[in-house]
Amino acid sequence: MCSSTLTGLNIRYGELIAVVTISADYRVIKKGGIIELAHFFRQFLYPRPMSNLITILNGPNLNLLGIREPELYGADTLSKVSTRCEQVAGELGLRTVLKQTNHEGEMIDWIQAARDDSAGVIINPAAWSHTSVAILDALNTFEGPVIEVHISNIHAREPFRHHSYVSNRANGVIAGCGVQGYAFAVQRLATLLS
Ligand code: CA2
Repeated sequence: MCSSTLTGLNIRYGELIAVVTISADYRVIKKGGIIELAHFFRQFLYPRPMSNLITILNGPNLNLLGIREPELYGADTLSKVSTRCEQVAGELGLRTVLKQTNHEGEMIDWIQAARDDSAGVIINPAAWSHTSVAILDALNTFEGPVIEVHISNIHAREPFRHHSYVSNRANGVIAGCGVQGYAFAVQRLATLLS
């Protein structure tokens, strides 16, 4: 590898180490190399404190929870679910933030944001469970545990609800336990994070 070709590029850590080892142009490498290596080793010297935040994400139409179709999804609102999760999490030394969106891109942005501030993710992707490779791809970039929640038992419903793309990534799946499934998911994350 020629160092002059690499000068000015955004060199990633792995590439930089390879360049330092094999390059002949010592001056150029040293300039960029020391800065990048210091940045690389800083994560070991000053590791970021482990977050105790759990992000709870909800997909399309779940804003209607407790307002429409109570026979299928129960009478509790998302606000009530949020309060219950905060309570359960607090007893386990964790914090929660609950969000809902009807927009797939916004959901993907929130999953990506969770990479920076959350130890774990709980997600009810709603209808996107059965359709969205994009949400699966986003979840695959999140390093912590992920629990998928469905209020209803998707396996006892129409065949198109039996498959979930998100389950391919989830560390656990809870379905058919009503909104209590969210509290179960918080408890499971506490176990996985301990
Ligand atoms: O059982 C679940 O939690 C679901 O994720 C709910 C989704 C459905 O598409 C999934 O197959 C299973 C539907 C969410 C719609 O939420 C509503 C809530 C109240 C009233 C109307 C819709």
